[in-house]
Amino acid sequence: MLKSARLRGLFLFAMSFLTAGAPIALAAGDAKAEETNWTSWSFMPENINFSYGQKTDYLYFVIMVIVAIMFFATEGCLLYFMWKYRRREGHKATYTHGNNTIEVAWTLAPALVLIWLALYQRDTWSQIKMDLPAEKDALVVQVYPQQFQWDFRYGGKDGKFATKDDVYTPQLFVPVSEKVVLKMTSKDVIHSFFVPYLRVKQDIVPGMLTRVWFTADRIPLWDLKKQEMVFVTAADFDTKRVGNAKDFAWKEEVLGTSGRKKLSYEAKERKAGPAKGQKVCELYFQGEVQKDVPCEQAEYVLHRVEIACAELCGLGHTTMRAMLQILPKKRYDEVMAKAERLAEEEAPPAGTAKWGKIWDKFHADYNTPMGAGH
Ligand SMILES: [Cu+2]
Repeated sequence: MLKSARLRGLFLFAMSFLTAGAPIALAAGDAKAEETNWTSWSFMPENINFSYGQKTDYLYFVIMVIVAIMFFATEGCLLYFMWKYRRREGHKATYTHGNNTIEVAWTLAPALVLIWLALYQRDTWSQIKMDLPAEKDALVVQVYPQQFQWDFRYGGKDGKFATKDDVYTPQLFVPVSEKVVLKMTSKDVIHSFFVPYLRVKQDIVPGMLTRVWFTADRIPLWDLKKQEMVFVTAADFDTKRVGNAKDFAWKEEVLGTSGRKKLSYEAKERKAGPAKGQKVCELYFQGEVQKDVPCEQAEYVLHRVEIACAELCGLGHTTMRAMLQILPKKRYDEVMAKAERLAEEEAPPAGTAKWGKIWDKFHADYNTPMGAGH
Protein backbone atom coordinates (compact mmCIF):
# COMPACT_ATOMS: atom_id res chain seq x y z
CA MET A 1 0.00 0.00 0.00
CA LEU A 2 2.65 2.53 0.99
CA LYS A 3 5.15 2.30 -1.79
CA SER A 4 7.65 4.93 -0.80
CA ALA A 5 9.93 4.16 2.11
CA ARG A 6 9.64 7.73 3.36
CA LEU A 7 5.85 7.49 3.66
CA ARG A 8 6.08 4.18 5.46
CA GLY A 9 8.58 5.66 7.90
CA LEU A 10 6.29 8.60 8.54
CA PHE A 11 3.38 6.30 9.25
CA LEU A 12 5.40 4.17 11.71
CA PHE A 13 6.65 7.31 13.42
CA ALA A 14 3.06 8.53 13.91
CA MET A 15 2.11 5.15 15.38
CA SER A 16 5.04 5.05 17.79
CA PHE A 17 4.24 8.60 18.86
CA LEU A 18 0.78 7.38 19.79
CA THR A 19 2.09 4.47 21.82
CA ALA A 20 4.77 6.36 23.69
CA GLY A 21 4.56 10.11 23.13
CA ALA A 22 0.93 10.83 24.02
CA PRO A 23 0.83 8.88 27.29
CA ILE A 24 4.15 10.36 28.44
CA ALA A 25 2.95 13.88 27.61
CA LEU A 26 -0.26 13.29 29.51
CA ALA A 27 1.43 11.67 32.47
CA ALA A 28 3.66 14.75 32.75
CA GLY A 29 0.53 16.81 33.40
CA ASP A 30 -0.63 14.28 35.97
CA ALA A 31 0.72 16.18 38.98
CA LYS A 32 -1.87 18.87 38.35
CA ALA A 33 -4.69 16.42 37.58
CA GLU A 34 -6.16 16.86 41.04
CA GLU A 35 -6.58 20.64 40.91
CA THR A 36 -7.53 21.02 37.30
CA ASN A 37 -11.17 21.31 36.39
CA TRP A 38 -11.33 18.69 33.64
CA THR A 39 -15.09 18.96 33.45
CA SER A 40 -15.01 21.86 31.05
CA TRP A 41 -12.57 19.92 28.82
CA SER A 42 -14.52 16.71 28.72
CA PHE A 43 -17.98 18.19 28.04
CA MET A 44 -19.33 16.57 31.20
CA PRO A 45 -21.97 17.84 33.62
CA GLU A 46 -20.56 19.58 36.70
CA ASN A 47 -18.69 17.27 39.06
CA ILE A 48 -19.90 17.50 42.68
CA ASN A 49 -18.07 14.45 44.06
CA PHE A 50 -14.69 15.81 45.17
CA SER A 51 -13.57 12.45 46.59
CA TYR A 52 -12.75 11.06 43.15
CA GLY A 53 -14.94 12.74 40.51
CA GLN A 54 -12.06 14.86 39.20
CA LYS A 55 -9.96 11.72 38.67
CA THR A 56 -12.73 10.12 36.62
CA ASP A 57 -12.90 13.29 34.53
CA TYR A 58 -9.13 13.31 34.06
CA LEU A 59 -9.19 9.70 32.83
CA TYR A 60 -11.96 10.61 30.39
CA PHE A 61 -9.82 13.50 29.19
CA VAL A 62 -6.71 11.32 28.71
CA ILE A 63 -8.70 8.75 26.73
CA MET A 64 -10.36 11.47 24.67
CA VAL A 65 -6.95 12.95 23.71
CA ILE A 66 -5.60 9.55 22.64
CA VAL A 67 -8.74 8.75 20.63
CA ALA A 68 -8.76 12.23 19.06
CA ILE A 69 -5.12 11.89 17.89
CA MET A 70 -5.93 8.44 16.51
CA PHE A 71 -9.05 9.75 14.78
CA PHE A 72 -7.36 12.68 13.05
CA ALA A 73 -4.31 10.56 12.08
CA THR A 74 -6.37 7.80 10.45
CA GLU A 75 -8.92 10.11 8.81
CA GLY A 76 -6.05 12.32 7.65
CA CYS A 77 -4.34 9.29 6.04
CA LEU A 78 -7.61 8.28 4.41
CA LEU A 79 -8.13 11.71 2.84
CA TYR A 80 -4.47 12.01 1.78
CA PHE A 81 -4.43 8.60 0.07
CA MET A 82 -7.74 9.28 -1.65
CA TRP A 83 -6.18 12.36 -3.15
CA LYS A 84 -2.75 10.87 -3.85
CA TYR A 85 -3.99 7.71 -5.56
CA ARG A 86 -6.89 9.27 -7.42
CA ARG A 87 -7.52 8.18 -11.00
CA ARG A 88 -5.23 9.97 -13.44
CA GLU A 89 -4.55 9.63 -17.12
CA GLY A 90 -1.48 7.46 -17.80
CA HIS A 91 -1.31 6.02 -14.25
CA LYS A 92 -1.91 2.33 -13.78
CA ALA A 93 -3.35 0.80 -10.57
CA THR A 94 -1.03 -1.58 -8.71
CA TYR A 95 -2.25 -4.81 -7.20
CA THR A 96 -1.08 -5.35 -3.59
CA HIS A 97 -1.27 -8.15 -1.04
CA GLY A 98 -0.82 -5.68 1.84
CA ASN A 99 2.14 -4.92 4.06
CA ASN A 100 2.89 -7.10 7.06
CA THR A 101 5.08 -4.55 8.82
CA ILE A 102 2.35 -1.93 8.80
CA GLU A 103 -0.32 -4.37 9.85
CA VAL A 104 1.75 -5.49 12.83
CA ALA A 105 2.37 -1.85 13.72
CA TRP A 106 -1.26 -0.81 13.73
CA THR A 107 -2.28 -3.86 15.73
CA LEU A 108 0.49 -3.44 18.24
CA ALA A 109 0.03 0.31 18.73
CA PRO A 110 -3.57 0.20 20.05
CA ALA A 111 -2.71 -2.93 22.09
CA LEU A 112 0.13 -1.05 23.80
CA VAL A 113 -2.09 1.97 24.42
CA LEU A 114 -4.71 -0.27 26.04
CA ILE A 115 -2.15 -2.03 28.23
CA TRP A 116 -0.71 1.32 29.26
CA LEU A 117 -4.22 2.62 30.11
CA ALA A 118 -5.02 -0.48 32.15
CA LEU A 119 -1.89 0.09 34.27
CA TYR A 120 -2.28 3.87 34.41
CA GLN A 121 -5.85 3.87 35.81
CA ARG A 122 -5.19 1.25 38.51
CA ASP A 123 -4.92 3.74 41.42
CA THR A 124 -8.12 5.55 40.45
CA TRP A 125 -9.97 2.27 40.04
CA SER A 126 -8.92 0.98 43.45
CA GLN A 127 -9.84 4.27 45.14
CA ILE A 128 -13.33 4.15 43.65
CA LYS A 129 -14.08 0.44 43.70
CA MET A 130 -11.82 -1.19 46.30
CA ASP A 131 -10.91 1.28 49.06
CA LEU A 132 -14.40 1.90 50.40
CA PRO A 133 -14.60 3.75 53.72
CA ALA A 134 -15.41 1.66 56.80
CA GLU A 135 -19.16 1.68 57.31
CA LYS A 136 -18.82 3.00 60.86
CA ASP A 137 -17.27 6.19 59.40
CA ALA A 138 -19.95 6.71 56.77
CA LEU A 139 -23.67 7.11 56.27
CA VAL A 140 -24.91 3.69 55.15
CA VAL A 141 -28.04 3.49 53.05
CA GLN A 142 -29.49 0.29 51.63
CA VAL A 143 -30.80 0.39 48.08
CA TYR A 144 -33.31 -2.14 46.80
CA PRO A 145 -34.51 -1.44 43.26
CA GLN A 146 -37.13 -3.33 41.30
CA GLN A 147 -38.89 -2.79 37.98
CA PHE A 148 -39.50 0.16 37.93
CA GLN A 149 -38.80 1.92 41.18
CA TRP A 150 -36.08 2.77 43.66
CA ASP A 151 -36.38 2.10 47.39
CA PHE A 152 -34.02 3.25 50.12
CA ARG A 153 -33.69 2.15 53.74
CA TYR A 154 -31.90 3.93 56.60
CA GLY A 155 -30.96 2.34 59.93
CA GLY A 156 -33.15 4.77 61.87
CA LYS A 157 -32.50 5.84 65.47
CA ASP A 158 -30.46 2.80 66.50
CA GLY A 159 -28.48 2.87 63.24
CA LYS A 160 -29.12 -0.85 62.81
CA PHE A 161 -30.91 -2.40 59.87
CA ALA A 162 -33.85 -4.81 59.96
CA THR A 163 -35.14 -3.28 63.20
CA LYS A 164 -38.49 -1.66 63.88
CA ASP A 165 -37.28 1.93 63.61
CA ASP A 166 -35.90 1.64 60.05
CA VAL A 167 -36.71 4.57 57.78
CA TYR A 168 -37.99 3.82 54.26
CA THR A 169 -37.88 6.50 51.57
CA PRO A 170 -38.54 6.65 47.83
CA GLN A 171 -35.80 9.32 47.55
CA LEU A 172 -32.20 9.36 48.63
CA PHE A 173 -31.32 12.00 51.23
CA VAL A 174 -27.68 12.69 52.05
CA PRO A 175 -25.88 15.39 54.02
CA VAL A 176 -23.41 17.51 52.04
CA SER A 177 -19.70 16.49 52.06
CA GLU A 178 -20.18 13.32 54.07
CA LYS A 179 -19.04 9.87 53.05
CA VAL A 180 -21.97 7.78 51.88
CA VAL A 181 -21.83 4.02 51.36
CA LEU A 182 -24.69 2.42 49.46
CA LYS A 183 -25.34 -1.30 49.95
CA MET A 184 -27.36 -2.53 47.05
CA THR A 185 -29.04 -5.64 45.75
CA SER A 186 -31.90 -6.06 43.28
CA LYS A 187 -35.31 -7.63 43.72
CA ASP A 188 -35.70 -8.78 40.12
CA VAL A 189 -33.44 -7.94 37.17
CA ILE A 190 -30.10 -6.13 36.88
CA HIS A 191 -30.43 -2.41 37.55
CA SER A 192 -27.78 0.28 37.61
CA PHE A 193 -27.43 3.18 40.04
CA PHE A 194 -26.38 6.15 37.89
CA VAL A 195 -25.83 9.74 39.06
CA PRO A 196 -23.76 11.60 36.44
CA TYR A 197 -23.10 14.62 38.72
CA LEU A 198 -21.44 12.28 41.25
CA ARG A 199 -19.54 10.30 38.58
CA VAL A 200 -21.18 7.19 40.02
CA LYS A 201 -22.50 4.26 38.01
CA GLN A 202 -22.81 0.85 39.60
CA ASP A 203 -24.73 -2.22 38.52
CA ILE A 204 -27.09 -3.88 40.99
CA VAL A 205 -27.49 -7.63 40.60
CA PRO A 206 -30.12 -9.89 42.20
CA GLY A 207 -28.67 -12.21 44.83
CA MET A 208 -25.45 -10.21 45.09
CA LEU A 209 -24.30 -7.32 47.27
CA THR A 210 -22.67 -4.41 45.50
CA ARG A 211 -21.38 -1.41 47.38
CA VAL A 212 -20.59 2.03 46.07
CA TRP A 213 -19.35 5.13 47.87
CA PHE A 214 -19.20 8.87 47.21
CA THR A 215 -19.34 12.29 48.78
CA ALA A 216 -21.80 14.90 47.48
CA ASP A 217 -19.89 18.14 48.01
CA ARG A 218 -22.30 20.67 46.58
CA ILE A 219 -25.97 21.44 47.25
CA PRO A 220 -28.19 21.69 44.15
CA LEU A 221 -30.42 24.77 44.13
CA TRP A 222 -32.73 26.20 41.51
CA ASP A 223 -32.10 29.86 40.75
CA LEU A 224 -35.60 31.38 40.40
CA LYS A 225 -34.41 34.50 38.60
CA LYS A 226 -32.39 32.72 35.92
CA GLN A 227 -34.54 29.56 36.06
CA GLU A 228 -31.52 27.25 36.05
CA MET A 229 -29.77 24.83 38.39
CA VAL A 230 -26.77 25.96 40.43
CA PHE A 231 -24.53 24.12 42.88
CA VAL A 232 -23.49 25.85 46.12
CA THR A 233 -21.32 25.07 49.13
CA ALA A 234 -22.82 24.57 52.59
CA ALA A 235 -21.49 28.01 53.61
CA ASP A 236 -23.05 29.66 50.55
CA PHE A 237 -26.35 27.96 51.25
CA ASP A 238 -26.80 29.93 54.48
CA THR A 239 -26.38 33.26 52.68
CA LYS A 240 -29.24 32.56 50.27
CA ARG A 241 -33.01 32.71 50.74
CA VAL A 242 -34.06 29.21 49.80
CA GLY A 243 -37.64 28.03 49.37
CA ASN A 244 -38.87 24.51 49.98
CA ALA A 245 -39.59 22.50 46.82
CA LYS A 246 -43.01 21.44 48.16
CA ASP A 247 -44.24 25.05 47.89
CA PHE A 248 -43.25 25.25 44.24
CA ALA A 249 -44.47 23.55 41.07
CA TRP A 250 -42.01 22.15 38.55
CA LYS A 251 -42.95 23.10 35.02
CA GLU A 252 -41.76 21.74 31.69
CA GLU A 253 -42.37 23.68 28.52
CA VAL A 254 -41.46 22.17 25.15
CA LEU A 255 -39.84 24.74 22.88
CA GLY A 256 -41.20 24.70 19.32
CA THR A 257 -40.63 21.57 17.29
CA SER A 258 -37.05 21.03 18.49
CA GLY A 259 -38.26 19.00 21.49
CA ARG A 260 -35.96 21.00 23.75
CA LYS A 261 -37.48 21.70 27.13
CA LYS A 262 -37.51 24.82 29.24
CA LEU A 263 -37.74 23.96 32.92
CA SER A 264 -38.94 26.27 35.66
CA TYR A 265 -40.27 26.46 39.19
CA GLU A 266 -43.33 28.50 40.10
CA ALA A 267 -44.84 29.22 43.52
CA LYS A 268 -47.99 27.24 44.23
CA GLU A 269 -51.19 28.82 45.41
CA ARG A 270 -52.55 27.60 48.73
CA LYS A 271 -55.88 25.80 48.55
CA ALA A 272 -56.55 25.90 52.30
CA GLY A 273 -55.21 27.34 55.54
CA PRO A 274 -54.73 30.88 56.80
CA ALA A 275 -53.12 32.04 53.57
CA LYS A 276 -55.72 30.55 51.23
CA GLY A 277 -55.32 31.80 47.66
CA GLN A 278 -52.11 33.57 48.57
CA LYS A 279 -48.64 32.49 47.59
CA VAL A 280 -46.76 31.89 50.83
CA CYS A 281 -43.69 29.75 51.29
CA GLU A 282 -41.34 28.20 53.80
CA LEU A 283 -37.94 29.86 53.63
CA TYR A 284 -34.46 28.87 54.81
CA PHE A 285 -32.11 31.72 55.55
CA GLN A 286 -28.96 31.79 57.69
CA GLY A 287 -29.74 28.43 59.21
CA GLU A 288 -33.26 29.43 60.25
CA VAL A 289 -36.63 28.31 58.92
CA GLN A 290 -39.29 30.99 58.38
CA LYS A 291 -42.86 29.90 57.71
CA ASP A 292 -45.58 31.65 55.68
CA VAL A 293 -43.42 34.32 54.08
CA PRO A 294 -44.45 35.68 50.66
CA CYS A 295 -42.91 33.45 47.99
CA GLU A 296 -41.34 36.43 46.18
CA GLN A 297 -38.77 36.53 48.98
CA ALA A 298 -37.31 33.22 47.85
CA GLU A 299 -34.35 33.56 45.48
CA TYR A 300 -33.74 29.84 45.16
CA VAL A 301 -35.58 26.55 45.61
CA LEU A 302 -34.05 23.42 47.13
CA HIS A 303 -33.44 21.32 44.04
CA ARG A 304 -32.54 17.67 43.48
CA VAL A 305 -30.45 15.69 41.04
CA GLU A 306 -31.73 12.66 39.22
CA ILE A 307 -30.87 9.04 39.94
CA ALA A 308 -31.36 7.02 36.78
CA CYS A 309 -31.28 3.32 36.09
CA ALA A 310 -28.57 2.91 33.45
CA GLU A 311 -29.57 -0.67 32.74
CA LEU A 312 -32.08 -1.37 30.02
CA CYS A 313 -34.36 -3.09 32.54
CA GLY A 314 -37.55 -3.15 30.49
CA LEU A 315 -39.88 -1.17 28.32
CA GLY A 316 -40.50 1.22 31.19
CA HIS A 317 -36.78 2.05 31.40
CA THR A 318 -37.21 5.82 31.30
CA THR A 319 -39.70 5.74 34.16
CA MET A 320 -37.16 4.20 36.52
CA ARG A 321 -35.82 7.23 38.27
CA ALA A 322 -35.53 8.63 41.77
CA MET A 323 -34.23 11.87 43.20
CA LEU A 324 -31.14 12.57 45.23
CA GLN A 325 -31.52 15.35 47.76
CA ILE A 326 -28.26 16.81 49.04
CA LEU A 327 -28.85 18.89 52.18
CA PRO A 328 -26.82 20.99 54.60
CA LYS A 329 -26.08 18.85 57.69
CA LYS A 330 -28.58 20.74 59.87
CA ARG A 331 -31.42 20.38 57.37
CA TYR A 332 -30.57 16.72 56.85
CA ASP A 333 -30.72 16.04 60.60
CA GLU A 334 -34.12 17.75 60.80
CA VAL A 335 -35.52 15.73 57.89
CA MET A 336 -34.16 12.47 59.34
CA ALA A 337 -35.40 13.24 62.85
CA LYS A 338 -38.88 13.78 61.45
CA ALA A 339 -38.71 10.58 59.41
CA GLU A 340 -37.46 8.64 62.46
CA ARG A 341 -40.33 10.00 64.56
CA LEU A 342 -42.83 8.95 61.90
CA ALA A 343 -41.20 5.51 61.62
CA GLU A 344 -41.71 4.99 65.36
CA GLU A 345 -45.32 6.14 65.34
CA GLU A 346 -46.57 4.65 62.11
CA ALA A 347 -46.45 1.27 60.42
CA PRO A 348 -43.90 1.06 57.58
CA PRO A 349 -45.29 2.32 54.25
CA ALA A 350 -47.05 -0.16 51.99
CA GLY A 351 -44.74 -2.04 49.67
CA THR A 352 -41.81 -2.25 52.10
CA ALA A 353 -42.69 -5.80 53.17
CA LYS A 354 -40.39 -7.06 50.43
CA TRP A 355 -37.38 -5.95 52.49
CA GLY A 356 -38.35 -8.40 55.23
CA LYS A 357 -39.49 -11.10 52.82
CA ILE A 358 -36.41 -11.14 50.60
CA TRP A 359 -33.60 -8.86 51.74
CA ASP A 360 -33.68 -9.65 55.49
CA LYS A 361 -34.59 -13.29 54.98
CA PHE A 362 -31.95 -14.25 52.43
CA HIS A 363 -29.34 -11.53 52.86
CA ALA A 364 -29.28 -10.97 56.62
CA ASP A 365 -25.48 -10.58 56.43
CA TYR A 366 -25.95 -7.48 54.22
CA ASN A 367 -27.39 -5.73 57.30
CA THR A 368 -24.22 -5.95 59.38
CA PRO A 369 -21.56 -3.23 59.12
CA MET A 370 -18.51 -3.96 56.98
CA GLY A 371 -14.98 -2.64 57.39
CA ALA A 372 -12.94 -0.65 54.93
CA GLY A 373 -12.06 -2.07 51.52
CA HIS A 374 -14.08 -4.41 49.42
CU1 LIG B 1 -33.58 -0.64 36.20
